[in-house]
Amino acid sequence: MRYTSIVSLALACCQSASVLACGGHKHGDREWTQAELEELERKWGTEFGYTGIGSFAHLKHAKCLTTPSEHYDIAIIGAPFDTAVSYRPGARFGPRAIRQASSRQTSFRGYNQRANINPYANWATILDCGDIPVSPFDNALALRQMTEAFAELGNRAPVSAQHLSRPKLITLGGDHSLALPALRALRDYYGPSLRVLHFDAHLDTWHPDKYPSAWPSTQTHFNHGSMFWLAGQEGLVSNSSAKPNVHAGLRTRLSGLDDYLDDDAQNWHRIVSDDMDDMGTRGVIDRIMDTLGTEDPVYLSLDIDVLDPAFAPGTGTPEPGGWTTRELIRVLRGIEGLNLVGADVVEVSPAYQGAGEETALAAAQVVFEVLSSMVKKGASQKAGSVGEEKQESARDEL
Ligand SMILES: [Mn+2]
Repeated sequence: MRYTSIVSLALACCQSASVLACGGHKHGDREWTQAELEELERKWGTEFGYTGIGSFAHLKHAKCLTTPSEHYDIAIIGAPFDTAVSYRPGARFGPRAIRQASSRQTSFRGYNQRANINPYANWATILDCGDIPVSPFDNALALRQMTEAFAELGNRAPVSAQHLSRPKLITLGGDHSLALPALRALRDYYGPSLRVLHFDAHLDTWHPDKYPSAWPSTQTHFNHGSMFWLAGQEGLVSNSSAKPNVHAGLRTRLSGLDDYLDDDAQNWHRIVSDDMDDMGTRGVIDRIMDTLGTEDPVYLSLDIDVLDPAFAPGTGTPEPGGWTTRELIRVLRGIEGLNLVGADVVEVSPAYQGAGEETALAAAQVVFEVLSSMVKKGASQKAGSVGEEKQESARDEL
């Protein structure tokens, strides 16, 4: 990329200035040797935390949706969509804020000492694929756009076929409704064997009618508190009581206790925020791992409001009494054995965060921990292993 820019700059010079002014320097009209290119890289290839155009963690950036030739093992993709929220809007600015807050993540100092791995300098090709240009005017269209984008990006051949059979996506949100198109895009591949690990203050399995609904409208069903209800209705997630999905960090007010009965009926296991006091991080980790195991494909959906507003005020529906950032990171490290096939970090709404950008920093750290887990798991996983066989059988059923 860098060399291309230099060459095109030189070409632009020759086009705009006189031939004489440009001639003689021979910057743009000769072949560069590999050694010369390496020397340029050595001299100018460095990026400090505060330099560069702002891709996630200074990763190579490509508009993957318009460049089918781009391949990757893990893609960071922004979904700047926030018109399905019930309270504060603003999460459309989340992807940019998370990228900005990831500035101090670099490949040269990316070693995650908790995970004992540098996800940016390992087997995986990780790309920042930019944003999906989601309509802010038409939610039905937005849902279609996100579904098609996730399907397109997820079905591309990976770079490291020896480690995975399809690439993994980590979505920067955006409001939480984007989990529905993300799960729809995984349906053909995993079918109902897919399980969800959901970090959130809120259930998000609410029947759409639990919102004020005197004016019936199917369109209102697509909102950031009902997407897991819709996913259940559409058979996108596990509905076997032997293989429940998991909520972690719950603490919101309810319509009534029947919200929990509805949640039970949708095959969810609940870990509430207060469980952290009673069980500690170790207990929470054990409960998640005992429930989800290390083989079933798991989609991780993390609403940043799982954190207490003291740590993450920049979010759409803050709820006091949440976990600390340190506790969340500890839990994320403890569950690295999960077979994560995709993830999102959502509801980052920078207009409500402090000048220290603590909310977006926490979200960027979550992405780092998820990347570390995916790369670490993939290092020991071969395509065609147990988790992959499950994918084959899910495909056969369809
Ligand atoms: Mn929430």
